[in-house]
Amino acid sequence: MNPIHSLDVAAESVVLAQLSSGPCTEHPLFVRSSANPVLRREDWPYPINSVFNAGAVRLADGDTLLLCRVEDRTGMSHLCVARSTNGVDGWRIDPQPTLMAQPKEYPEELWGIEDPRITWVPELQQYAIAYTSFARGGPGVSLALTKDFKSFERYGVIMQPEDKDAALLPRRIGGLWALIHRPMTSLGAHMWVSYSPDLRHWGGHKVILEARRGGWWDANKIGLCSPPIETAKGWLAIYHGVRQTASGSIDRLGLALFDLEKPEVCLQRGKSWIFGPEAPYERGGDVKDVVFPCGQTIDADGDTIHLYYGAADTSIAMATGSIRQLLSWLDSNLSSAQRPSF
Ligand code: BMA
Repeated sequence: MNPIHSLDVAAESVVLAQLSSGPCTEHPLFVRSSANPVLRREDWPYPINSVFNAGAVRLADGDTLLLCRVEDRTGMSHLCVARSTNGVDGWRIDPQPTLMAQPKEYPEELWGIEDPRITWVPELQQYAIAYTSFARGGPGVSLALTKDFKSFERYGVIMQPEDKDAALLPRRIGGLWALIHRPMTSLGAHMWVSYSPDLRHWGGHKVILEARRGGWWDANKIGLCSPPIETAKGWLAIYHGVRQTASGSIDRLGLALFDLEKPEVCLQRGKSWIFGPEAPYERGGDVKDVVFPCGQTIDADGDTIHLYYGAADTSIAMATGSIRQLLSWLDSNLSSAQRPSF
């Protein structure tokens, strides 16, 4: 038996013991808002099917802005802004779609645009939005910049299909911009980082986190959720793992930490998931058993994190946690399998 595997087996029994004593349910790392779901289709000023998977930022005036994926009644998605003073209720929703697919100019958007991740980029004094553009070739990654969420500068496709689950890191690393994304390759559905001098030309592609295999909660398919958070210990990433079961799949969330100056180096990976579909609005909907965060806001204390997630591809929910606690949970729930466990 290889040493990595035997370490995992030993650690696994500890995790099982912890799980049976219930730390995930008794002391959850993320606590759901009692107002959940915070945004539903009934809230929308125009007819839609569903609203989910929103990018999130805290604006300079303190408002929370969500750039929501809205699926209309053709089945295709566009993006729409909702603003709130407290990030929970009193949402002011743009009366019309904020960012629509433009398939004439951008054929890669033929079947809509989805799942935005927003990064404030101090050097550019703009927000960078990495989103999924969907067309005949499958999902790809597109990029747009904005100052105000009213006008947008589109960069078009920056990662060709099949690719999704992308977010830009907020600063250059070694002089280059860095994008985390999830291409589908013959190697599988793993997370990668790529680098660019100008946000248009990308290279230096490297796998940063592999989906595990077999019985793992994150077997076969993983992807970045909200944009990674810069902490003193590294880039803290919340990622989703998709577990196939006899009655469909379950999307859950896990944690990984990457080197600040070399994000392709995974420093820590959590062993178990930290958040999964449990509430009725997560368990049932257009796609059952899905929690899918594309954004978060962080309070002025630098610690309190509000995670905004699509619930069952139907509504938007919010849960609150502490970055310090996420990091200390990682310390004590480490997988020895930062490297692939197969
Ligand atoms: C992923 C993406 C998300 C979606 C999730 C669950 O692959 O397509 O947009 O929320 O599946 O259906």
